[in-house]
Amino acid sequence: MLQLDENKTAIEVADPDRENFELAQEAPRHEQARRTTDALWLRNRQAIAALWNGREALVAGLNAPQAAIPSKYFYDSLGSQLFDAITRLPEYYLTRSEAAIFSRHAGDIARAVGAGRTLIDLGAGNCAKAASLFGALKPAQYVAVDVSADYLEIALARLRQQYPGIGMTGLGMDMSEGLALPASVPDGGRLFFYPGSSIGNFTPEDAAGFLSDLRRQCQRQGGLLIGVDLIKEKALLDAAYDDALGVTAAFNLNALNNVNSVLGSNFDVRDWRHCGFFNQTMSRAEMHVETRLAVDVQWPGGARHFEAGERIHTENSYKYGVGEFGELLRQSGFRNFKAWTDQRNWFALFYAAG
Ligand code: AVJ
Repeated sequence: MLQLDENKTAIEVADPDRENFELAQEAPRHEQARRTTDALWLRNRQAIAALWNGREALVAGLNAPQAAIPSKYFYDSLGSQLFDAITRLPEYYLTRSEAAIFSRHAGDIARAVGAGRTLIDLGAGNCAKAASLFGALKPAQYVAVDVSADYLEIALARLRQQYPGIGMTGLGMDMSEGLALPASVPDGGRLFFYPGSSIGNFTPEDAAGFLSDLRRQCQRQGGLLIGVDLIKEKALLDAAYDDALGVTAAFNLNALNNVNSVLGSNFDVRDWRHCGFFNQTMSRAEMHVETRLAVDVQWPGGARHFEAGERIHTENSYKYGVGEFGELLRQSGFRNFKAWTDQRNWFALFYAAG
């Protein structure tokens, strides 16, 4: 899960020397501390870079004729908890369908993947999904990648005790800035793990670019285990992105609060309503926030007027056919792949070998 860290506003105002000073105070005393400090350093460096890129991209999105907010702004700490709640909603079948595939095909998946790999978890969050596969996949090493390095280290500390035989590393990095793995991650036997249909947030073109990047990082015996949500009846998808309890609405609208804290803007969430639906023509679920009345939104250095009923596009979540996604993998340079689905054929898990 991509997660923006809450103290990014502190990074925004801090000068680089003060950042260094704060890092220096966490002087490494042993290996574990060094890893944590590396991760923190990387996290801070990238957070600073991402903040500047991010701020510009955010303002450009707000000013665009069709306004947009990048989907990563969902995931402040409240947003991440709301997403967790979404995964437990009756309408949001994705997480349960993927879990059903893992339990239904555990043996097959483990055989296809093979033991002793370096499992690289892209968007690890609390690491729970990957940890549930340790028993079946028997990785030699676990590398958890997430924007929130602090959160990661807490989860990894627990896992290290539970699985002393698996080497574990946490990397705090924003994958939307590219996927540069440090030299400490072995280049053979990599198993990239990208579950949950997060690939759906990329346009198919950008997905092909991202998959090609991963393919290039899969040298000797490398592979990719990836979850993909499949095209299905519109009513099911509409409900999954606009649930009865309004949790998805809260998740979507919370992006405005997060933007307020990042940018210093003055969105009033009460002025906006949630829109979530499946766009069949584009084969994607879309989320927007729509203003209930004409509003003026200001932030330091800028402002925008929105007419009543005007929308800000907050997310695309592309849906694929099994054959279609297989083709995307092939175009990205993966030579062979296997796919497993749940009994209803709603979700697919692909293993693509480099
Ligand atoms: C985490 C990107 C896979 O697209 O289904 C959940 C995010 N958006 N409800 C998805 C999300 C609305 C989710 N991904």
